[in-house]
Amino acid sequence: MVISIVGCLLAWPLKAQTTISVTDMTGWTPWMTAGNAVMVDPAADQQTGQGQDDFVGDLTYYGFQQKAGKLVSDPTNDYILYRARMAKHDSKGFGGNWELGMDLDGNGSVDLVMKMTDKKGQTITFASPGTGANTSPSTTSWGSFVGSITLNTNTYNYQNATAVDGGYASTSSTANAWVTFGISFNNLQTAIQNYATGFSNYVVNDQTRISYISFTSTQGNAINQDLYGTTGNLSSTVTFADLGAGSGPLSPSGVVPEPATYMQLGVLMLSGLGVMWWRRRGAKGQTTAVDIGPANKHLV
Ligand SMILES: [Ca+2]
Ligand SMILES: [Ca+2]
Repeated sequence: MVISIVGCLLAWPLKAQTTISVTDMTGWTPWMTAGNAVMVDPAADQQTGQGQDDFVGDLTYYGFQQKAGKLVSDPTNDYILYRARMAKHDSKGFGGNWELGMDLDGNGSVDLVMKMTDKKGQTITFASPGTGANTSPSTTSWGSFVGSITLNTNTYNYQNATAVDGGYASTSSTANAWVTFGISFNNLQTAIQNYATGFSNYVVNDQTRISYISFTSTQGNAINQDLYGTTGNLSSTVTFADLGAGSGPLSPSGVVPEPATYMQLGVLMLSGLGVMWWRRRGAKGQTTAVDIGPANKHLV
């Protein structure tokens, strides 16, 4: 009962948010670990030399961000937008393979790989993991990519990040790049139901929680360039979570839920509602209103 009331109160303003775009420079949420630490990645730990494929980010210049909502260009459907900061901005564009491994059930294993490719246009494709544990770089593999989705200027963007925010201190002495792409809730749900084994009834909505790994890959078939959240470690037997490469269970907008905080907020909100009720009741009866000011102060 308490949770449902609080859920309604919290969900209401989210529904009223404005539309979003892949070119937005505000309103992004940085990727966090399950322990609510911002995930970071150093420059020059990319194994094949291209700064364009080298994730970078620290506590000032976030390396990875996410947001969700309806697009300016498509105000009827919800989308997740993913944004990564690369060490080197290339005037020709990103030009690489950026992949997201998704843990859909929170047990630490990758259940589906989503690849964004920028080669003669931008596409998203999907691959099912192999029969290994898929919980660490050394135990993760995947099959052929299927289910191509073509991106366009509304769902893909590449821009000079340093020109916007000054940029992470890269060793390449060139500007950083923001690579951004989006996928609709509907398309992600369809891909998961079709290509992730055991998830044929999976639903993508505002309550969905997915933990990710993110990496770049020369041919798209291996974790062989940069794994976000750890320095090198591309062949490690250590789990993604222990390497710091696994995100927390992120909502579509990139937020790791904090159940304890939600409950505390809910109790305080209900306290506030109780005060309002007592004050109205007191006013009708021409009695003095009860003053519990400190509780109200916690609500702001
Ligand atoms: Ca890096
Ligand atoms: Ca899993």
